[in-house]
Amino acid sequence: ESPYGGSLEDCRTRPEKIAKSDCDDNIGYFIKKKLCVWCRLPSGLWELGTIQSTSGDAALVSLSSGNVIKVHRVELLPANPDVLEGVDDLIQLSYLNEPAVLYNLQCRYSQDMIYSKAGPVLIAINPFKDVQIYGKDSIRAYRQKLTDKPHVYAVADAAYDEMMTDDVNQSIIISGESGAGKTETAKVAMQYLAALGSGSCGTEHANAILQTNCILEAFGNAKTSRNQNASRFGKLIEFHFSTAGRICGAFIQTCKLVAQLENGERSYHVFYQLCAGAPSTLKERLNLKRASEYKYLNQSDCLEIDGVDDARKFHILVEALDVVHVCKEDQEHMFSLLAAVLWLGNISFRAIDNEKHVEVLADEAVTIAAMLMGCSSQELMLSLSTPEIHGSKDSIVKRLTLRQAIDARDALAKFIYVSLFDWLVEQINKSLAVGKCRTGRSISILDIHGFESFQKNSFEQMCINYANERLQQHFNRHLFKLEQEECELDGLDWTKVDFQDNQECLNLFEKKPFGLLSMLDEESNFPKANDLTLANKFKQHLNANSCFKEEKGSTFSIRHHAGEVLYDTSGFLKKNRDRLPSVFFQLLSSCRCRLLQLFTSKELKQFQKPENDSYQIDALDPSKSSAGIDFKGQLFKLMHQLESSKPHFISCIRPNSKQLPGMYEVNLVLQQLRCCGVLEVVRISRSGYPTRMTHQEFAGRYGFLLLEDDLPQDPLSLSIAILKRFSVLPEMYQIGYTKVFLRTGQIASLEDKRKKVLRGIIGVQKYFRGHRA
Ligand code: AOV
Ligand code: MG
Repeated sequence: ESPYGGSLEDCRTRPEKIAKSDCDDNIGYFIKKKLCVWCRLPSGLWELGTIQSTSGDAALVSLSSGNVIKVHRVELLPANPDVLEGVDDLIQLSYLNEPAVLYNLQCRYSQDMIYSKAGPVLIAINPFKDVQIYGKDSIRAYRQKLTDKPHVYAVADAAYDEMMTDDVNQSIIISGESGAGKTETAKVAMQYLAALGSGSCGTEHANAILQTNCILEAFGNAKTSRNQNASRFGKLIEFHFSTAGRICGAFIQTCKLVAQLENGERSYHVFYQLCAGAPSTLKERLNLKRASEYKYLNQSDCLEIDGVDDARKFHILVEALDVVHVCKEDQEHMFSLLAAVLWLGNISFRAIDNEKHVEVLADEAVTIAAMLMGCSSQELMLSLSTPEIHGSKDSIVKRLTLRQAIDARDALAKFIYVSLFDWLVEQINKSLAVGKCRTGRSISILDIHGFESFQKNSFEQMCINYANERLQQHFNRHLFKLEQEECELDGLDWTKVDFQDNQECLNLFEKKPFGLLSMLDEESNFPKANDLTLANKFKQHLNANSCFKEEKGSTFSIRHHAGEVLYDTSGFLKKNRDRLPSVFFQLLSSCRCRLLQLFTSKELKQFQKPENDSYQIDALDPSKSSAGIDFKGQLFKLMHQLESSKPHFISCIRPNSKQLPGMYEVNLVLQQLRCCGVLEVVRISRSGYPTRMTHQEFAGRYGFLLLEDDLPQDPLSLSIAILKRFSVLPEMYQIGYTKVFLRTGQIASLEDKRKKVLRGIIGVQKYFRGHRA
C-alpha cells in the first residue's frame, strides 16, 4: 500500500531502519509502473534503466543504452520523474540520491547553467570558460527581481536585502577545494555589491575595492598544479554601507601562510610580474634580471603560465596601486624589497673548516641585496654568518653549518616578504577606510585557500586543510542549527534527526597539550627534535583519535572531511619555527630603507603589546611564536567575525582535474559533493524532513482523498487523518504545531495517489457526459 514508503534509496542508506519487505514491495512497484531506476554499473558509474524482473537478490535491468544487465538489488536507486530534470534546486527532487543529484547538476552544467541550489546553499560549478551571465544587465535583472535563477548575484542580493531590512551583518562564505572557483566567485559577489552600493559618493570607493583584487592576487597567489592562480592566503573583505545602502568603505583581513619561497611550481605572481614588466629605468635601479636568473624562482621548471602576460599584469598592478593611493615613492620601496628578496636567494656560501662550516660568498648577490636593503655588504654578510646565541653561557661565536646558513637567509627573505604583504594590506585598508556615514552594517565575503591533497603534502597543506575543517564546521553547525531551530520551534522531537560533525578532526589539531599544533610547537622549541621525533610524538599521542592514521617513518595521515591526506613531517619544524633570528633585528633597524625600519619596529612591538586574545598571549614570548599558532590565531579572528553575521553559503565544485571547459568527471564531482558539505546538506535534509507544509496547505491538497463522513474540522487533525489513511509510516513524518514534516519521497507517494483519484474522477465525469449525450 505504500509504494514509495521506505524507498529503494532508504534501503541503502538506512538499512537498519527499513525492513527488507519494503524493498521487495518497492521493486515490484517499480516493475509494474515501468519506473526509471539508477543502476550502478560494474565501472562504478550510474546509468538509467527499468527493472524487467527480479529473482532473489538479483534484478534484470534494461538500460537506457539498450543493454540488459543482471545486478544485485543494492545497485539500484530510484530515479526522478522526467519533469524534474535539471531543476534549479536539488531539494525539489523527489529522490536526493547521489546519481540523481549528479545527473541533475550535469544536465544543467551542459547548458552552461553553472549555478544550482541545494536548499540554502548555492552550488557553483567552475565553467573554466567565460559564460555570458555577468555584467550590468544581469546585475540589474537580479536587483529588480526579474529573475530568480540561482546565481552569485542572487546570493549577494539576498544578503544585501537582509542587511537592509533586518539590520543584521551578513556574510557570504565560499568553500570548495583548490581550483574550484572560490576566488572568482568572490569577485563576482564583490562586483554585485560594488554595483549596488555605488551611488554618487560610492563609485570611487567601489572601484577601489575591486582594484584590491589584482594587488592581493599578485602578492598572495601562485601557480600550483591544481590552479594557475591558487590563493596562498585567506581573505575576508568587509563592505560597509551607509543608511542609504551605499558603500562607504571596506576592510580586509587576511589569514596568510608562510611564504614558501623555495618550492612550488611557481612562487608568488608578483616576482615574475616585476621581472617581466618593470620599465628599463626601474630595472636598472633594482639591478633586476630575468626571472630565470633567480634561485628562488628557477628551482622549478615553470616560469611562465600559459595565456598569462606577466608584463601586462605588472602594469595593471601599478595602476591598481595608484588607485588605492600607494604613493610612487612607496611603490619604489616595495619593488626594491621584492628585488632584495630575489637577490637574497642568490646569496651562496663557501665551505671552510674541512667542510663543516660555511662563510658567505662575497659576490654580486650580497652587494646588490645590501644596496637594495640600504645597508653595507659587510653588515649583511656578518648577520648571515653569525649564529644565534642561546643563553648567556654560549658566548663562543661559532660559525654556521651550511643548513643553518641557508635557513637563516631564507628566514630573512621570508620576513621581508611577509611584512611587505601585511604592510600592503594595511595601506589598502587605510585607503578604503570607512567614511563618516558608517552605519555599522556590513557584508563580508570569505575566500580562503581550498582543500589540498597532493602526492606530497607538507606543513602548508596541513594548515590549509585545517582552515577548511574550521570552515566546514561553521557550515555544518549553521545549517544544522537552522534545521534544529525550525523543528524545535514547531515542537518537534529533534533527537530523531541524526547529524555528524567534524569536531573529532578539529580536536586532532587544537587539543592541548596533545593536539597536532601544540605538539608541533613543543617539538619546535626543543633543539634536539627532528622530523622523525615529531612524527613519532604524533603517533604516540594521537592514535586514539579516529581521524589520525599512523604511517611509515616520518609520515602520517589525517582523515579530513574532504578525504584522507598523507603528510610528510619533513620540513615541519623549520616551517613552524617562524622566527627571525635576533641578529637580523639589529641589521634591519639600521637599514636606510624606510619600510624595513617600520617592519622591524612593528615586529618588536608585537612582542611587547599584550592583547586579551589567548592566541596573542601565546605569541608574547618570541620563543613561542610559531607559524602554526599565528595561523590559528588569524583563522580564529576571521571565524569570530563570521560568527556574528548571518551566513550565506556558496559551495564551489571543480568539475574536472584538467581545468578544461565542458568536461564533467562524475566521480570527481561526486567526491566533492559528498565531502565538501553539499551532500551533507542534502543528507541533513534527507535524514530530516525536507518537505514542510502547513496543516492548512496539507489538508487543502489531500483532504479530499478522505472518504469518511465525520471528518475533523481543524487542519491539524485533518493532517493526521490523511497520514493515517494512507499508512505513511510513523518514522516518515512528524507533526508540528503548525506544519507537517515529511521525509524525502513521501510527498511523491501522496501526489501519486492524488493524481490517481483525480484521474478516476475525470473518468467518471467523462462517462456521465458520454451517457448524457
Ligand atoms: P579557487 O580560488 O577555488 O582555488 P579560482 O577562483 O582561482 O579557484 O578558479 C580557478 C580558475 O577557474 C580561474 O582562474 C578561472 O580560470 C576559472 N574559473 C573559476 N570560476 C570561473 C567563472 N565563474 N567563470 C569563468 N572561469 C572561472 V585555491 O585559491 O587554489 O583554493 O587556494
Ligand atoms: Mg582562490
